[in-house]
Amino acid sequence: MSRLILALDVLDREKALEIARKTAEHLHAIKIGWPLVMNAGMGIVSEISEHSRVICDFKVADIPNTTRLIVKTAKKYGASGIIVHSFVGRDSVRAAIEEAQGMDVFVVTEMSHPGALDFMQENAEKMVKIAREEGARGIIAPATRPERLREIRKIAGDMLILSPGVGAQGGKARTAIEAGADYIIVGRSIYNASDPENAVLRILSEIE
Ligand code: OMP
Repeated sequence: MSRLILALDVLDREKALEIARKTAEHLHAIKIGWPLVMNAGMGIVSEISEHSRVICDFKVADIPNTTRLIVKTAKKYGASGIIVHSFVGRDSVRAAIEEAQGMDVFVVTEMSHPGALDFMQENAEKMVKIAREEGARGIIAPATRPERLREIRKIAGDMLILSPGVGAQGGKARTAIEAGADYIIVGRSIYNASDPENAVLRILSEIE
């Protein structure tokens, strides 16, 4: 079982498909967000779903009704999971989970970048609690702050923790797993490598 999720934040459809084809067998999932969808269209979600589970990273932050419409559309294109924000409140998280029905919902808590200290960190525990109480499949928590990851793990119950920030943002794969992440999310260190498949194998050997 792979514990690695590739953040496929490339802008070119062909490049995205090529990297997906070469790496999918070693991955748990491929995460696709705005950079790729805005350039390649939503069809890319269906195309990459043929090679891998696809998590749509749309960081949905809206009222419940709009949230439902976005979740429903991601599902229509074959996504296996979707990422939503929780700072907008419990009702929006609940709407995402109700609409997802069979698709996994992952809730953002404290983000991995320095700006997360401005607002998110002080509310992270509350966000984890909302995600758990509403029945989210998992949460997103920072590999850049293993000590925070450890705290979040303690209150996450049986939710999965997906942890970005490994590589380009300075976090370490092994440290994140040891701090309680179930999966690590890696983008640039893989898709910018001259040999992305080799980069994937290197990261996997670090965490096995
Ligand atoms: P790299 O920094 O290139 O490895 O990419 C990290 C990926 O994880 C990007 O797609 C980010 O948008 C995403 N991400 C974070 O970096 N930090 C977070 O706190 C949350 C996410 C996310 O939700 O995936």
